[in-house]
Amino acid sequence: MKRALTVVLSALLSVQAFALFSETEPNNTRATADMVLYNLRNTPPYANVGVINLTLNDSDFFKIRLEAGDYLSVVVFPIGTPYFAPDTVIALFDETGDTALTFNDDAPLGDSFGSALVWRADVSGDYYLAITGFHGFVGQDEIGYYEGASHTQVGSYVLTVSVVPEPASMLALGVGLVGLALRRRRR
Ligand SMILES: [Ca+2]
Ligand SMILES: [Ca+2]
Repeated sequence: MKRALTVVLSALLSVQAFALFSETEPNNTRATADMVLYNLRNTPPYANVGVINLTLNDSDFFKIRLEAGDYLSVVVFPIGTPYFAPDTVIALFDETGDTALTFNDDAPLGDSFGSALVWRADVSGDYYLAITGFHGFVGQDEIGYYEGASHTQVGSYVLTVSVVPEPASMLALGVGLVGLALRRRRR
């Protein structure tokens, strides 16, 4: 039992050790994409938070490894002016495509100019998360909107990213932890 508690405590401590990230510029293209989130799927608790600065004409690319069956969730929350500035657009590209697999301008929840997307990978491979400032509605699904962007959206945003491998097995682990806690209480 003591050993199990040690494992749980270590897991909780690793949450603090790995949850915060920052970006490294330049990261304005796929070729220079930030690698800080690349191994997220192998790093419990499978979720990271960064406070990122968007500057004039800036785009922020993050390279992410997804295996088939992984669940990716991303939220961009503008905090320059909470909810509204910078006005962001986000897209997800695979390794070769110049057209986004999915993209979003204004996340529908909470009347925000921030952005959000979810994606379940069918194919294992490297992917690119691209975030830039809003500069028109045309071409938001094309790589050219993000690489070489020209925009005036400046300010900070909170970027929350999670990659969950095999959610079914994580559910089983969660049930196991609850069972462990109940057994302990009964003693
Ligand atoms: Ca950048
Ligand atoms: Ca937006």
